[in-house]
Amino acid sequence: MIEQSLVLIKPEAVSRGLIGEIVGRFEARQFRIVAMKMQTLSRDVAETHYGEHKGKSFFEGLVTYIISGSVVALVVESPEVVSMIRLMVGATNSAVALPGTIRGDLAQSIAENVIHASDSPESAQREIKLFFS
Ligand code: 3AN
Repeated sequence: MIEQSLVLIKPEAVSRGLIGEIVGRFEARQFRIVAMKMQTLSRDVAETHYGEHKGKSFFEGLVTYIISGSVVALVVESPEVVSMIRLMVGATNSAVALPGTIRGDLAQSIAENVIHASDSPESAQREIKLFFS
């Protein structure tokens, strides 16, 4: 079934010049990029996006980090794209992300881990509305 996923290329990946590397991996996989926007998130949007982590020790740092610079939001479309992109992204903690995954190849920490990708088709639709409204 055709699905969409919301992807965020996080601030340190944008400042390290990794936009092309990351988008290129999706294009090489023949996913369709149907929207792409560079933006600096407001605190409100960041807190809504990471709402499930409110109350956790890393929440404040996470929000401060994600609004600290430009991010690139993408809508990527393909059959089964949500689970395929999650596999390409790799584990949250870059220390255990497998080589060959985006985080396993490019990320240096758990907090600054290069990329966000939707964890379900339902989250994707909610996140696409949040970042492209
Ligand atoms: P994922 O992005 O792999 O789906 P989530 O949804 O569990 O991971 O966490 C959202 C974001 O919160 C992560 N991408 C990471 O930036 C940050 N994060 C998660 N766990 C930690 C942690 N233990 N310490 C610092 N930051 C964390």
